[in-house]
Amino acid sequence: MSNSTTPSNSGGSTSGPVIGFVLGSKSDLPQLERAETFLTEFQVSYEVRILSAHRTPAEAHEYATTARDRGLQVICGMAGMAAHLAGVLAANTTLPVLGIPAAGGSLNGFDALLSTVQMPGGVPVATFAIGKSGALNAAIFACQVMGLSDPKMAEVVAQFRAKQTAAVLEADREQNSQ
Ligand code: RP5
Repeated sequence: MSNSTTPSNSGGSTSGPVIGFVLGSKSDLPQLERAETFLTEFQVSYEVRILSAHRTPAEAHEYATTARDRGLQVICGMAGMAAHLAGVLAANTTLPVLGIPAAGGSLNGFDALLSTVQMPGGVPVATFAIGKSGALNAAIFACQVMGLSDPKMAEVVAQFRAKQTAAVLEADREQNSQ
């Protein structure tokens, strides 16, 4: 499944997606919503794939090993329960891999958090908060990483921050004008 946006201000050297989201299951998709809203609004090109470390191990391997040559710059792996996905992706690429523990299961994401964050030394996975907030922060962080070498990506983050600040101050004004 490809959900690439129009990369009019993409930081990538190609016209394809620069961020790749890999979800362990279709059931994880709703947790990507805030990240997709952010990326779409700021026209950052991305793709979304459903690939599992244990249900489709060959395809997950293929995805990670070919990611750099396909123009991806950051991979975000989201999975729940015994979440191996981000670690498996990281093991098969030297691109930065951001891990997003999916909420759900009997432990509501705490299992996925520990599974994702507790990578043994040598193969890092930068791990974010459980669920929607983690997915949004991973998307923003991916832009920050790309912003180190691409001023347009740095500008995306600056604009998002300014808009977010304005929204909070507007809420404060509304709250205190009643
Ligand atoms: C993980 O198992 C997925 O990432 C999902 O969070 C969880 C449950 O998957 P489903 O049984 O809903 O497909 O691999």
